[in-house]
Amino acid sequence: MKTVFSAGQLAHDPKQEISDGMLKPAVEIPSRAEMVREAVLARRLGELLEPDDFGMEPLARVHDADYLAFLESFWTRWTTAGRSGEAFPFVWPVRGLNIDPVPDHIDGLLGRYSFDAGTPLGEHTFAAARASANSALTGARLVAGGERAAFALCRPPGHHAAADYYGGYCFLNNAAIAAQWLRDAGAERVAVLDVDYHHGNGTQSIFYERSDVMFLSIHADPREEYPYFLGHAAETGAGKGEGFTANYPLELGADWDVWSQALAASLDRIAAFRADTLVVSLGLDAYEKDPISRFRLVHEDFTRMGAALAAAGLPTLFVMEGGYAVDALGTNCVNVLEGFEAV
Ligand code: OKP
Ligand code: ZN
Repeated sequence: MKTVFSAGQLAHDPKQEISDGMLKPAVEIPSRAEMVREAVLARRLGELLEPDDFGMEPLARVHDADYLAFLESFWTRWTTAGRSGEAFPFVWPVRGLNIDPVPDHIDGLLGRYSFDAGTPLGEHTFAAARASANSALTGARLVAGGERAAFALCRPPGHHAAADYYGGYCFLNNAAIAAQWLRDAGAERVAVLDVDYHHGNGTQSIFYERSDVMFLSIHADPREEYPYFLGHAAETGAGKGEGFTANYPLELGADWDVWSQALAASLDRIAAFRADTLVVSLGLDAYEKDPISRFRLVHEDFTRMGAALAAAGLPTLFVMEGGYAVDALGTNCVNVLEGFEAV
């Protein structure tokens, strides 16, 4: 299987984040991607390709124009305001507050276009996020062109980013951008299966009212885990999208026994949907030793996961999401991809 990755994705290099209400060392760091890249090469998964630049248009199919303009202009506005280093939002337009008119001040804009304070935004963030989205798009093009599968080594990740806000270390929703591109390239029904430990709230909200892209997610119960405000089993889609979202929230501590049942249920739903293309939001943070997560998958479970995904028999694009046990990330990620290829 081919892997798509650009060194440009490393330019987003945050030093600190706000986590659990405290300032801590950032965990979504460039070495994550470098470790996976090394494992892909060491285990000879396949060719490593640079992404092509798809420009702004495929991003604008998923994200609002004013949100993209905000990301583009952020650094100029931030430095013009006399600020430096990494930016964090601290005020949001929640219940009863107005999102219109959009504020002029950078602190208002940061709150308008984000949903958490845990996601550092810096000088090179947008460039790196664009490179990451281009890796997803290049992978999508490989799959549309007839490859059985492709691996987009995306980082920064994407699944928490919605049409008009960032958060959860995510700025551009790589999986959603790829899924939309696949639709535009002729796929009729795309399933996005999110196996990251955290619910993919951004992807869900982007496709919530659509019946052409099904979103399914296996994740820690939002009653107990980030992102807290989306990802319950009762969320099944709305309007034309009713029945085209499926959530499998699991208790903290879930192991392969529990996790694999949700996977089997998801794959049944994907088969009933008669998806013609599968996009996997491939988080590796369900791993037992992930420093910020509390599931209990072991190395071999990731191989099993890949094999189960292959059994769906669909052209498959893997888009990397989270996973913070940096030393184990390459092993777990390539285990999924090799497990897939072995079937
Ligand atoms: C991004 B991805 C909870 C801290 C939560 C944000 C987590 C973002 C995860 N103790 N911090 O889905 O891996
Ligand atoms: Zn995650």
